[in-house]
Amino acid sequence: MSVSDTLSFSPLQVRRLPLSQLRGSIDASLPALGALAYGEGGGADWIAPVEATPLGSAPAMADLWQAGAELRSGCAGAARWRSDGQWSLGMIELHEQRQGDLEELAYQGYRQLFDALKQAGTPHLLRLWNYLPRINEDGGGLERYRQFNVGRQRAFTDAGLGVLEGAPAACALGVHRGGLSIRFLAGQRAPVAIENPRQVSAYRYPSDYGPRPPLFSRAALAELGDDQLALFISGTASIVGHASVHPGDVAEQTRETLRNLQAVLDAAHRRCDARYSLDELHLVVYVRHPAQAPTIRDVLVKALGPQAPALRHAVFLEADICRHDLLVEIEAHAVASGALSR
Ligand code: 3EB
Repeated sequence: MSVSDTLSFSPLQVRRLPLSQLRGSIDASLPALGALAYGEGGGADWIAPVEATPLGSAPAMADLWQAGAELRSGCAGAARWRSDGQWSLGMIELHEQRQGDLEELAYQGYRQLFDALKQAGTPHLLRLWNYLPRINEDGGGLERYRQFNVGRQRAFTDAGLGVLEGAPAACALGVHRGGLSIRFLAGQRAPVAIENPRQVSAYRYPSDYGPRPPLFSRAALAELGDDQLALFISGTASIVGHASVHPGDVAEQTRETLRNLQAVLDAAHRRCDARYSLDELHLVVYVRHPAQAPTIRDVLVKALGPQAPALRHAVFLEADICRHDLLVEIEAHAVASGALSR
């Protein structure tokens, strides 16, 4: 039986819209599971700000997630969640008591996050968004991103989650405001993890990149109900094999990132009959140096076409990438008709 055959099943929906229209779009028949607001706080407890400055002239945007009408909410420690029983969206923000305990903070954050998933009754992570202050700084002998990876892996292991196959789609960016902020989307069923054949799986990165590897898959496919299939693409950068390529060349890094995104789409297409296209994805483009945003946009326009829906909806944000030699990272999601291959 497919999930869409279940009468009580509520399909998950996602829409990208200007932040100013967010509250007006909610009605009682379809309340908000939550929203990610890019660049600003939203002023409501179900709107999670992504504390990064939007680049370019577009208005601040948000991704609004909606599901069933009967919402419950709760909190586990600092983790807050809202759920319709099928899907949940949650957020957590933690502040360091003292410099250098980001490993412990990541560990505590993820423990609380896993508690929240239990409370909500949605055990399977579909997508994680990680935002870390001062991501590339030294945390006392270890780069802070690497500290984060150590704490994250400890919490995954404690939760009994395999640290290899089946990790959720994710991103991890450096932000200049706020504390350690994690946003999470979860559901009743494990998604299908997708890897990129051009890249070593992140959870198999050699220890050159830190004592514990990052835990994420390159993408995740999830059935949303009503014959809709979501593709969540993790933060994608100019990495081939496990190495960063094109140091110092933001245009070429952007082209390499597009090659990786296309490779992820091709890999996803081998696992489902839905069809996704690069020029129709909902993109978030993270830019290390704001002055390079126009160059990145030019490469995207040349590759996707000036009329590409992806470019009309794309969000550009100032953020630090988790490796100091990376200048750009792109994450994406898309929903299309279709089903997983059986
Ligand atoms: C990379 O491919 C770039 O630590 O959760 C991308 C997506 C990256 C997720 C994470 C890191 C993460 O390794 C960095």
